[in-house]
Amino acid sequence: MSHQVLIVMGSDSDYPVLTPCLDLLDTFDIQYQVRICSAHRSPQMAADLAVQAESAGFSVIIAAAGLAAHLPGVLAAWTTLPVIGVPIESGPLAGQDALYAVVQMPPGVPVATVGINGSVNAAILAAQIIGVHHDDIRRQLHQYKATLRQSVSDRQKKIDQILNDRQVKTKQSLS
Ligand code: RP5
Repeated sequence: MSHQVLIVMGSDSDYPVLTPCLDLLDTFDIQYQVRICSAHRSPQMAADLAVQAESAGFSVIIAAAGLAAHLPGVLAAWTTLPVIGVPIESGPLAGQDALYAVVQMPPGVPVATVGINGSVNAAILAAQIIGVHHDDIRRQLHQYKATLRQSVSDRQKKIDQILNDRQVKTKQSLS
């Protein structure tokens, strides 16, 4: 299989939000293919992409869209693959419109929704889904969790230092 994750974005204007997702998939050595497709501007292509995704060898679909973001839901309607929806911040409602459109799917057609512009979480969730059947990906996810733990302990050291400096300054000003 040459590609495992199908990434669909409603417009090329969504691309900057998706780059951290691509970076993370690269880090996890997960293959992906990126397609621009709109539920409203190219509805037939959206249906075709979703219908063919499984036989094309994809395990997960990540779909990102802004405004009236029907793309993830439309793809989910046409496939049994898990679809992760990324609401994109765009337009006067700043992504809240997209969030509601993506998350409020009717019973029977779920879309796993991440936060507005949450493309990093979309990549991690995709890796977790693929990792169920791939030990190497699961190992990388364990490593990723270890980096998260390390970053918390680094932040604790930083704040300890700031608090210590503050105490010293307060004592000096009182003496
Ligand atoms: C949505 O409309 C796209 O996903 C994008 O977030 C938004 C604006 O699209 P463009 O007008 O920039 O192509 O369909």
